Amino acid sequence: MAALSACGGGGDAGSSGPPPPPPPPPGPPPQIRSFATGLQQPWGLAFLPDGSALVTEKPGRLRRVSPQGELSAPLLGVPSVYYGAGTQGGLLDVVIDPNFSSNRRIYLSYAEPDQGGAVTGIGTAVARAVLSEDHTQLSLVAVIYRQTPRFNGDGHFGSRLAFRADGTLFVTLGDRQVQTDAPQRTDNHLGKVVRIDTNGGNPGNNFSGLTWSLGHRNPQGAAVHPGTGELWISEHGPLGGDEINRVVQGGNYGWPLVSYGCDYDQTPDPSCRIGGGTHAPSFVEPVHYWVPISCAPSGMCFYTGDRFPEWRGNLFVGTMADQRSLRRLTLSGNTVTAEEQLFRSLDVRVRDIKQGPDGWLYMLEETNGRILRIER
Ligand SMILES: [Ca+2]
Repeated sequence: MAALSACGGGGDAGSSGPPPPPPPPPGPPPQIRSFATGLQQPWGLAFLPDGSALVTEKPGRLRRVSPQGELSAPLLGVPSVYYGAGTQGGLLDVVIDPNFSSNRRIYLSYAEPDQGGAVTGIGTAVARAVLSEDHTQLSLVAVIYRQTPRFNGDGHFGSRLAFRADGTLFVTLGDRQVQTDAPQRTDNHLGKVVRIDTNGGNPGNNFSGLTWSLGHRNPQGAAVHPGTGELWISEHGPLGGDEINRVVQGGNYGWPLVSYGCDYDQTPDPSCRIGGGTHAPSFVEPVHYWVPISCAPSGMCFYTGDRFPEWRGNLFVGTMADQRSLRRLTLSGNTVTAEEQLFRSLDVRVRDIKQGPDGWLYMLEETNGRILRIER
């Protein structure tokens, strides 16, 4: 687990404890450097133990980024994905196995096209594969999880992946814009977080079957808290009401019965909040939410490095709308106490944020197809 930072999707529950109080800023202010260019709609980023990284491109390509920022040719063996102009589908997240150094396994989430037979329609899927020693291809590719039900539709695939400290894998799943109460029921996987083992099986200690939590709308960010080992996610609301949630076993997060957002045909205002807005007592209250305008939160990570001691323990969240930028949330326990917008002047859609093994932060921005490194 040592190679995985909290921002790399791995957990390290119990060993690090609460972060120490931040010392004064030690040096020059953070700045942005263009680290890699030439990507098309990058979506997910995962560092490998050798300091290189894997990056997904939504149209269906997986590339390796060298520690110097050079992009490889697309890797061979990536599963076919459902993708088209304007769709939210495509090749989405990537994580590496906690035991990658010995098994070289990686996991991809994606919108899987109609497979015919018993696997008709489009749906979020997770594939496991082995990365070749020369980083050029995948082998032993196996689909280990498929969201059900599947149907044609371009939206709300969710699809972030995050390993828990026990070696099980969280998969965030959107509601596929179903417009029914399906996210509230356990007979389907729409609007859920599921928790699976690395074969796609039930590891036990879930809420119901593979379901860990319910009542989600479209969670496109996920990170395991380095101190508590709990899963945190970001979630797109309707018109306003985007959320950060601390996802506990069996938690019901309210969608579509309750939201701080409003329906799309309304003028955002507290009076039109779905179900009145307040989640409690029936549902789990979000840790943080954005009103009246959605910021479209994406990938996120908890910072645990040494390069920015003043940021240690902070939660970073990319955003793709409304003053799109990188958001830095200061926490006290499980409570957000402050929010700062970073690099607002860049005006780019930030799709993912990860801490590198060198302690710098790496940001995927899809407006210009770059990986930006936050350094000082
Ligand atoms: Ca909610």
